[in-house]
Amino acid sequence: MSLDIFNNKEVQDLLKAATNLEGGDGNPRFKQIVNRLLSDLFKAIDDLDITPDEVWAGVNYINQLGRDGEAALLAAGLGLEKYLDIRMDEEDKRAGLEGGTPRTIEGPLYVAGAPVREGVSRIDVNPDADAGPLVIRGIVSDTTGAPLANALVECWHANSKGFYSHFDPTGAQTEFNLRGAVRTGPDGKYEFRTLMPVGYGCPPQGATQQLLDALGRHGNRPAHVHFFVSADEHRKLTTQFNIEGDPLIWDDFAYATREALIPPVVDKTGGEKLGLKADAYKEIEFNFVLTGLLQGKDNQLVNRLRASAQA
Ligand code: MBD
Ligand code: FE
Repeated sequence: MSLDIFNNKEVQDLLKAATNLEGGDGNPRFKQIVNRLLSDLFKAIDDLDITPDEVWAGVNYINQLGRDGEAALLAAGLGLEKYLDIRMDEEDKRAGLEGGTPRTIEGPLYVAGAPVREGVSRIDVNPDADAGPLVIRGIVSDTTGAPLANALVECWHANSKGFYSHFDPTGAQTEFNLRGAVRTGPDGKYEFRTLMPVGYGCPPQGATQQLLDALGRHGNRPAHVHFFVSADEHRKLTTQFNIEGDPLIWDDFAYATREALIPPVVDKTGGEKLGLKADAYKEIEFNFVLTGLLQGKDNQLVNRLRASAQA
């Protein structure tokens, strides 16, 4: 039973005071957003009779989430990052921007600074006995199909344990293992020689998994490979593909799977000639189509805190 006090003058005055809504100082946009979010929280407490115990459990949870460094992981798991994609998709639709490779979420595990190679990069640096060789290759083009020279394709993915270098709790990987960047030539081609990834799982003792447990959800992703693709006069694409056949493909805790992002995995031989660790290998051909700028601007560039390292 709600006490229905949200609209009382005392509460509304408190919200205005707490966010300095009527004062001249502070950042107007920031004040507007904090006022709205705080108001929605106050209203939810009133509507749902959220108890003091529940409020303090939530406050303490935020502290734990920060201690674990998992706020961006939780944002992916709660669909917040997917929601931003849904909004950008709708913006594109309304602007008539069509024909590009679909975007999907970046996730929290990119590391800036991978060495840039011309055309081809071998990115498996550390041995991984449980992972077979994988070649990922394709062409970067514009929406007319013309290859884009000088495009930069960045790639990052997990090892056979589902761990990413730089964030690997086992210490098994050096900086930039399974992370790379390739500059396309006039043919628009890129190629990564690497190892087959396995799906990621949230740290079992972390705050994200704790919340997912309470929701009755798992914290796993199907095997996938992330990409940033950029080229002059085009919008930077953030996307991933999934490894076909993974049982979690349509049960991703971060909601990143899209129909057009599940390329076929093809069995090949001749890996020894390519310098791969075995002659039999898997190949995934995946082409990227970049869309043009919108009124001269890349409206899908996202600024967020990202890790970086020196190769
Ligand atoms: C990942 O590898 C990832 O891609 C996302 C979105 C969240 C956690 C781990
Ligand atoms: Fe990932």
